[in-house]
Amino acid sequence: MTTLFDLSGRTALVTGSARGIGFALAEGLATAGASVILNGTRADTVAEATDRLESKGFKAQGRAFDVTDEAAVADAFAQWDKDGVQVDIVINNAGIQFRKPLVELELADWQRVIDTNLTSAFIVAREAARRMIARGTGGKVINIGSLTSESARATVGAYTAAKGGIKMLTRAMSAEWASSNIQANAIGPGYILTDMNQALVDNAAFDAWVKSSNPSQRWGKPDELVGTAVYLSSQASSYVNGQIIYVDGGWLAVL
Ligand code: GCO
Repeated sequence: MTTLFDLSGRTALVTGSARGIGFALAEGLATAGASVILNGTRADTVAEATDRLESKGFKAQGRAFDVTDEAAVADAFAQWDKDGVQVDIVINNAGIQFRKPLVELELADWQRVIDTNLTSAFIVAREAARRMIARGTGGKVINIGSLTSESARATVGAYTAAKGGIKMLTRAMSAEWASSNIQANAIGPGYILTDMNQALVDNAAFDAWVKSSNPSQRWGKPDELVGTAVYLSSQASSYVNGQIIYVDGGWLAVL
């Protein structure tokens, strides 16, 4: 059997992983052998999600912190240093959506969306990369983009700006970190069935639009992002840098 995709002995931090895409990715990486660190802002939901993985026999630990809070992120990494936990893989997944036309959007809401979806990836990956570089072990950074890394849609302007930023931040990370054997790449999920998108799923016109504009004619499931995440976390992608891989059922292909 190939060991190319084996993540045994690796530790992966997945931000925003108490549910949705983040939880599916954490479980997927654990299935490939990684020990995973779950994260979210709420200690109770992080603990529940950690229990769910541990009860399936996976190696998991949880830590609640706000990925937009520089000091809280630094504290988490400092604690892992003390505990001898080395983060080899970071998936910057934490994200929020806020739908409002740009002319009605308050600056505070713009800022909140940019901080959570873009700035957090910089804050978390910076802590991880500093340690990967110092250890000389290399590592993996996977940022979660979106179809809006590529194409805009009305009412999600701040999110679109943040996800476009994720694509270029991923390239910036590659420019600086590839020589330290850190591969930074991104995944651009298409329309996926998650809590964040429930309002869109429940909107009959939007649901019909998603199905008709996508050659797969359906929404994606969080599990369908796992293969790409394992690939980008593993030795199999050792010379892949700065890419964003769209897992969208073909949506962008026919745009
Ligand atoms: C939206 C959705 C987004 C998309 C996703 C597509 O409002 O457009 O909330 O979350 O589903 O980012 O890649």
